Amino acid sequence: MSIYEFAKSIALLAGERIREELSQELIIETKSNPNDLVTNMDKATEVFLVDRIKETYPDHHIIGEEGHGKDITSADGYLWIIDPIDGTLNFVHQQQNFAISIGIFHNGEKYAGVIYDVMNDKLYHAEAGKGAYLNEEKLPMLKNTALVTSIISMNPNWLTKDRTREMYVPIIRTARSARSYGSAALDFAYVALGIIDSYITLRLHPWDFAGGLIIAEEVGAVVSNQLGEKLDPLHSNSILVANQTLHQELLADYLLPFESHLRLIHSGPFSHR
Ligand code: 2AM
Ligand code: CA
Ligand code: CA
Ligand code: CA
Repeated sequence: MSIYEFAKSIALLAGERIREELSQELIIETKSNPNDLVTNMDKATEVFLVDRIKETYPDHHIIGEEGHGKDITSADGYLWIIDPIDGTLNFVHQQQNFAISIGIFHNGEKYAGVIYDVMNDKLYHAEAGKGAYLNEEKLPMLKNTALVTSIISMNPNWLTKDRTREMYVPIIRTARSARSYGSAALDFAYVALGIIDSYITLRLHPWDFAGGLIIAEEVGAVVSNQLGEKLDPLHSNSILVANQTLHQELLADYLLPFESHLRLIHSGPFSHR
């Protein structure tokens, strides 16, 4: 079994475990603030995935949101970047609209991405250079769109904050409409699927975007930070993902006019995980 096939198989197994245990009562704790939640299921799923990877590939490196690999600073060898439950608030409040996200890099180069929409049993996956799939179906390359006919995914919180309102309100005003799904991994998957045209957010951690980056690029999406720069899978970053012409339009007409403001924001919290 290739590493790619193995990654898909453990995402499916981990998802099955979550579905089976959904009726059990959750232990919910807060992290950085009262709305930043983590459950025993987030932690148990990360342990399950890490244990499976370690027993099969003992020399691979693993970074996970819930604590694994905090000291990893190099992308040498095989590096797995895992979000056991992306969309924990959805998981707690809705028991749906959450995903398992896995991105795998080899010596810093993209290798494979897997996003498992657990409750809908939809597995988005891609091996670099070989196209992206939803379950067994190959996804078509993205069609280009203009902002006026595009649907943008953005967390509305960014429109309530003084330092970001000025940048993002014109985008939402011009777009055909906006959506917010509450799972960064699913946002990437939905761009790859072509059901939204862009996902824009000011701060994601590596585990939020590692899988999505690889899948979205396989259908021709452009993935960068909001200054148009390549994403570094070892660090947090801002995100602009869209089909090619929309990415260009958003960058040139809406984001780069705020370049110095964005550079200031990037010089702060993005330097660490
Ligand atoms: P999580 O559920 O794995 O924590 C919700 O808008 C999206 O943003 C989810 O993908 C969520 O991932 C992520 N997210 C939640 N809190 C965040 C934070 N403090 N910084 C960056 N991303 C966050
Ligand atoms: Ca979290
Ligand atoms: Ca996440
Ligand atoms: Ca998570």
